[in-house]
Amino acid sequence: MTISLDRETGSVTSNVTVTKLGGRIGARIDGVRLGADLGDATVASIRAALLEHKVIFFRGQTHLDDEGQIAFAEQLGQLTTAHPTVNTGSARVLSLAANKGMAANSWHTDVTFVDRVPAISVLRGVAIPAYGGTTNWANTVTAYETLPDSLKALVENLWAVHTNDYDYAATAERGDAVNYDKDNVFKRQEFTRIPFQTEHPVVRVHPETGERALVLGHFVKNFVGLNTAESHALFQLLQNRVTKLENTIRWTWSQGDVAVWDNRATQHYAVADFDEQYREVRRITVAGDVPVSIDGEHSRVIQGDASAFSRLDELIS
Ligand SMILES: O=C(O)CCC(=O)C(=O)O
Ligand SMILES: [Fe+2]
Repeated sequence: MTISLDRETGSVTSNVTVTKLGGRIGARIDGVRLGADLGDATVASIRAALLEHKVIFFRGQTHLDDEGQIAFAEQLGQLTTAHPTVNTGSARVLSLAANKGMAANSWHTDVTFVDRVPAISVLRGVAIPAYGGTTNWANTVTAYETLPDSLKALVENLWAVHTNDYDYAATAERGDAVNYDKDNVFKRQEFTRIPFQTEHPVVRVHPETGERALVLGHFVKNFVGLNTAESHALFQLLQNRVTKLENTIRWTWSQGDVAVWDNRATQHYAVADFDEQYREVRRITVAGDVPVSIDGEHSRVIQGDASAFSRLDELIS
């Protein structure tokens, strides 16, 4: 389905088209040159498409530099710093560069180890290998909605502990190799420099859409009240629901492409199949609020202060 939105914004006419790419997740947006001052109507169209499709793709934004990417992202909300622990050399830009494997080749939602989980991530393809290095996203709302009633009942009262010092070896056993060698994006030591632990409800209510979404991904350490073996088994069962191929979309990057995802309603996985080629993507992150359970309870900080990463009192949306 293609929806054509022709809108007048003062003297500027925007011609934004949204093309759905998958049954459950993903759309491509054409007719927008990303940057500062897009105008209220265009920003509203982008936001509506994002909330509906969970991840949206803009092709050929080769004019964008870091400043332009930041200026675009700022129109979606208050920005976070680049990362809670990794020093990127930039206040806002998280550069992920790799020529052998990478830390993101495991299903995750960004930065769930803090209480204020980012709302939106904006990722720009800077150096794209000739083959491999695609990124996949999964819809965590449809993953919840398609659970049988028995599993819905199970997860609705379940909470999980998320940490940046999660069990990397166990993650590898789950089939997602995460090797923190010298060629990888981040060193584990830096990633875990400040220990964070947060308890999130496994089902959160989306603050903008009211939809229910599963909050899982590779930062989960265990479920509250369950031992390691039980947590592992249940995690696997639920993650398999999230990452079922029908519940995902895969993007083959070209340089200058921009992907924007709703981090409150998705997980993602970057595929480390580009051999020794250089690959670089850069992320700008839009701040989010603290997840709320179906019962109206907020996530609970166990360890770590994330106020330097994003300020809850400055949230726009
Ligand atoms: O490298 C990618 O395609 C995605 C990296 C990632 O996980 C992120 O930007 O949050
Ligand atoms: Fe990520």
